[in-house]
Amino acid sequence: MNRILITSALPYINGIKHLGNLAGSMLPADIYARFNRLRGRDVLYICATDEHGTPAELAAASAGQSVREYCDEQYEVQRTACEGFDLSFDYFGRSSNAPNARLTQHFADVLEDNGLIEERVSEQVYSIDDKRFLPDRYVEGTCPHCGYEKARGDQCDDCGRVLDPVELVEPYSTISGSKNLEVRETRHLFLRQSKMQGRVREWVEAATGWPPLARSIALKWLDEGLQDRAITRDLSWGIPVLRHGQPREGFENKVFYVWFDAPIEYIGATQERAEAGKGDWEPWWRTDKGADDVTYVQFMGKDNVAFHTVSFPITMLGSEEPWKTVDKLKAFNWVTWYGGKFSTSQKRGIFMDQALELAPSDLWRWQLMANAPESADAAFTLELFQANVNKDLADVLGNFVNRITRFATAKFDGVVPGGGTPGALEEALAAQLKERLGALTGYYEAMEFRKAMAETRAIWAMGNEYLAEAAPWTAIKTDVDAAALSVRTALNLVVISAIIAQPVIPHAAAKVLDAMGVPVDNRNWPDAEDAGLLDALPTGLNFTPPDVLFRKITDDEVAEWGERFGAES
Ligand code: B3M
Ligand code: ZN
Repeated sequence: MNRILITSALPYINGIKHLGNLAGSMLPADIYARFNRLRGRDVLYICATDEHGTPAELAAASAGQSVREYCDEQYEVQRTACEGFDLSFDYFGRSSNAPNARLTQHFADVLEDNGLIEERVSEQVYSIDDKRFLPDRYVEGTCPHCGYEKARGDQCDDCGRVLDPVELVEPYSTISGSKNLEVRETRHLFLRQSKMQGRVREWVEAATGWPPLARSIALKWLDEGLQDRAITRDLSWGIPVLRHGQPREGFENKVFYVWFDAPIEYIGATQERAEAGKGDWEPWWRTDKGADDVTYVQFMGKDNVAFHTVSFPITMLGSEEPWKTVDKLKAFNWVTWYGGKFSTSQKRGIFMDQALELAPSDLWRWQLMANAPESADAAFTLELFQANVNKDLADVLGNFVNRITRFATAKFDGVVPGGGTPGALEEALAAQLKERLGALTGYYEAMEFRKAMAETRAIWAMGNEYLAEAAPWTAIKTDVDAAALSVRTALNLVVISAIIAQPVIPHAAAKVLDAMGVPVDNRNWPDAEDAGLLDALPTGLNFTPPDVLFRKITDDEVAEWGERFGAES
């Protein structure tokens, strides 16, 4: 596993994402990328904005902007928020850029050459008042499966089913509200997914690296039987439908469906990066050009799994070209806002840009990953945020670092002291550390984020426990060597605590490592088997206590934010 390609689901361009979106795709992908970089692996983490489809058109219309203008602006907004959260993309592209259009048209061509795409007459909802077809989210109505009254044409947000607009009961136009609709015939390109059923099942069954959530969703879809699906839409914003580079007759006013082109943008963004002179794309994506030894890992929310385990693989496998397909797929459940939905319109929940105005990114990152929605949905509440940040970060890690570095500065002049011989206490500490580090590394490799965070916290806690037992403040009165030994041991533990904190709280970790004078080259992920864990810092090294690492979240803040963001108490 020396080259790792990581992608996280592409955030839609229509508006800034909330904390739940972040927790279920980009944040864990970032943490996994950072972990792997620290392990010395060659990592490429790719993300992009997903800019096509009806959500973009609708949002632009309501903002009174052209879609292009709207997307340009929102791309910057999202990029800035991602930077604020320290998401360490190697490239953050845009699905509306040229490489994606070229690739999408290419895939459509080869799929058609291979008999997997055909033109069919299909029935679409047409609005007589709006004088246009209403694809996807341009129409809403009652879900035929669960009865939810505000189901969108493409998907029901309540039961999660993928829908066809013509299935909606009592449909209405989201442009005008008109119910004066009829079903009309129009031509579309269909991807013949049914022909790929066997091939995809074989591929899914061979995929051993998928955690259970992803695998079960994929198999459920296969069991239900793959349906052929339209991959074009009656829209103007999107990738033009061409055939071998020429306009396709009858498709002049149509574009590819957003879910057809969006995953292709993973490759497209890697090409954008290549065009920006940041490295070749083929060694990551073409198995005939070196990508056969890449491990490809995808991160996403559970609603995106079907598109990544069935639709996108059909595009890649059906091309009969040597594309790199996903090896491991990590899917997440939802983070809820006090058990309910985040909602911009109802002012419920905290969105990425707002979060950064309230508290530093490290605090959110910690909270969201320590409570990652892995085996079930996880409720975000401000009360829990406060409790965890104050306890885990401020009391456990912050307090440990603060206490020992200040004591060592006062009693040993800010120098890592020599003297003393490790005894039973230190041996037990080393053994425990070795075991915990092994476990932590294992959890990260398995992408079990909650467990990785719990283990991280447990290693931080070892520092306070060790200090309580070794009690250098007492020892120093009678035995300076014994005190020196405990101080040195604890300072080493500070460094290890910061090194393992790097993936999740990069700012605080860097602050500690800078203060401790640890060179950047020495910040790599520690090897649990390496016996030297507790003598990493050279005796005589100068350090300075870092400033307060974490401020506590106050009750007043919880109350005020609760009011502002619609918390339920
Ligand atoms: N844009 C859907 C979403 O935000 C989406 C993912 C695309 S991944 C290729 O849920
Ligand atoms: Zn439904």
